[in-house]
Amino acid sequence: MELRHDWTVAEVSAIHDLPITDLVHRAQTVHRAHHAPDKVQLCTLLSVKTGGCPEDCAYCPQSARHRSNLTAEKLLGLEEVLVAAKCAKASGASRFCMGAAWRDAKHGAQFDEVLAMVRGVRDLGMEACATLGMLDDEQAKALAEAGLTAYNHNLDTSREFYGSIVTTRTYDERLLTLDRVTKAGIGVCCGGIIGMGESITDRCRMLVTLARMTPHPSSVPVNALVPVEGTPLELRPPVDPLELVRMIATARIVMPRAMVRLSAGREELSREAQVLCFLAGANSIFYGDKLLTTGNPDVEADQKLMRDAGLTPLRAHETSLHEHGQSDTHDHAPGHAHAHDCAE
Ligand code: SAM
Ligand code: DTB
Ligand code: SF4
Repeated sequence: MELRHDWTVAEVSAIHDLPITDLVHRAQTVHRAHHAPDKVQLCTLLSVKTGGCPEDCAYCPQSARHRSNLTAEKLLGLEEVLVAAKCAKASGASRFCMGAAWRDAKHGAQFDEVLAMVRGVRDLGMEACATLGMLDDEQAKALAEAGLTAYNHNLDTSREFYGSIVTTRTYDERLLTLDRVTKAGIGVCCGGIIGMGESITDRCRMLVTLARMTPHPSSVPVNALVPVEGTPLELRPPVDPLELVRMIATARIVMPRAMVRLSAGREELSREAQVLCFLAGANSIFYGDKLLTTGNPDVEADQKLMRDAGLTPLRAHETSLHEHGQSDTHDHAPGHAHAHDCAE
């Protein structure tokens, strides 16, 4: 099956609005041509620099412009981050994603510290992802040299709706950082959020922007809004799980090789809704009791879900090879975490 980069909004909307039985069947067909149907990538998040962000993203509890109950913290130390990564590995995660509430990645000592975190995570044999805000070319190159597998930088929504959600940066600035990441040879992790008040057309427009990229993003996180008290979107009604299924299936069909990640909002989903998302082509989840600052299902509940559904975790070197330009097979240093180091 050839990969297309010329999708139109009309075509993508027509797919999105198919009867759900047809939509899921089509997504399954594409999924099985490119991925093992019983494997799920487990990706653990850690907020390495929490809160105090100068941007005004309406969904985000970490913006200093909103009144969420979050205390801003300094960058975590290398040791603390690597202990968390080892614990994530010990509980079955193959990928570790570090998030910083920055408008743009810092220069100097703080950036060097982040590079050391990336190297440390890679040395555990895990995939490393980071989300640090905007990057310049030099920073992208340094992250690539440190072995970063992918950089997360979401478009969040359509260009048309973007201004209703963020006013402190432009859609084009987002795209520029994504270009720099691609040029540096790092995988692009880019997706969005549903449930912010956008239309179905906005969702399809965002998918078209992603699916017109060359190459397609290696990962596409699909988040359902987690409405956080004190943010402008705190009163948004919950996302209908079937809308999440449609978004995931459409992403799978238009970006066949991408890891499609069922991301924020899983706490509100039943086990059956999550299984429907897997049937629709999701093959990755955030795994661990916390996302960045909000909750996520317990590790035990996720392990039981995987067992009951007969799904098994994808190992780091099993992730679709196209995700990483760099050598990705140095699984030589198993991360031995002592049980007492790992949070209950
Ligand atoms: N500051 C960096 C940036 O904006 O790229 C990185 C961190 S930011 C928290 C990463 C992504 O998390 C956002 O782009 C957004 O898609 C998602 N996100 C943040 N808050 C969310 C929420 N309340 N519900 C769902 N997704 C959320
Ligand atoms: C993504 O698309 N979702 C993750 C990850 N990339 C960095 C973050 C979700 C954050 C949800 C709100 C929070 O926990 O602060
Ligand atoms: Fe800052 Fe990122 Fe949150 Fe926007 S999404 S307020 S840039 S941490």
